[in-house]
Amino acid sequence: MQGIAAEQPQRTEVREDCEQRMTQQQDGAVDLFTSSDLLLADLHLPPLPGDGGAGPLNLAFRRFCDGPARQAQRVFILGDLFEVWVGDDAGLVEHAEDIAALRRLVDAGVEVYFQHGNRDFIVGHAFARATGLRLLPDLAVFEIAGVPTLLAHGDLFCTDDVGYQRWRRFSRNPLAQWLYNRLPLARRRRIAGGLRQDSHKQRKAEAIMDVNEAAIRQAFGRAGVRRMIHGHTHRPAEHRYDIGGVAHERIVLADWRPERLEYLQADAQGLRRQRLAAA
Ligand SMILES: [Mn+2]
Repeated sequence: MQGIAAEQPQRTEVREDCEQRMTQQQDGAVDLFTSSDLLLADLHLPPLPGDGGAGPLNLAFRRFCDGPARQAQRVFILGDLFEVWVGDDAGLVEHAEDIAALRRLVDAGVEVYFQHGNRDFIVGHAFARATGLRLLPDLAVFEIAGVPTLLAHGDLFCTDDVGYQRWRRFSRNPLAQWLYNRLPLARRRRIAGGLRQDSHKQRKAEAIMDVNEAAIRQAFGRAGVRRMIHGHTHRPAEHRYDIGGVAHERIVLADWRPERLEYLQADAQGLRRQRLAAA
């Protein structure tokens, strides 16, 4: 309820901002409806016991929420915010401080959106209520820097990993999730731990899977867009495609490391990679 009180003055500010922009627009200075957005993915924040301790990535994320994110109108977290998520019940406790930082950001009037990653695919509505952010479907189109843009975590495009895609379909099944959420916490942790070990073993054997180019072209076609932004592969890059004579663009977000706390800023000037200053 605190959130509603905090949101109202923000709406007025946004309106004033738009009016101001309209005035500027008449001078041809500013693109009218381009908002300032920040996009990030693959922070892989580790869960920590509720003793007030925190790792460098957790602390960096809180600095991000209390710092540069406050200047944005929208923040898009494209999955794998958390290294592991065994359920909202445990996650809300283990990540209480990370969640409080998100809540402060939302209460300050910033719209925050979240897509599920392959690590935190079980994030649910209790997390959304606690933070005030909005859960997005796996594929979502938003106008980013004035361009309709497909947003995704990215694991859906790694279709060469047939075993993973099979697991993905099963694990995203609402009935499977309903059953999992009813298991005792210790059992859920064992299952999650086993899955992570499997994926580590697999990665050593096959090297990290990248996206499948046919899946990318198909996703562009289905979404009807010429730009997409995703994470997951930990291979930050800008890829350009010529599809039927039309230029398309795929931007891969960087995963977070203590020495590279990177996010994408999108506004009237376009897109650029930014780094959070070290503490
Ligand atoms: Mn991922």
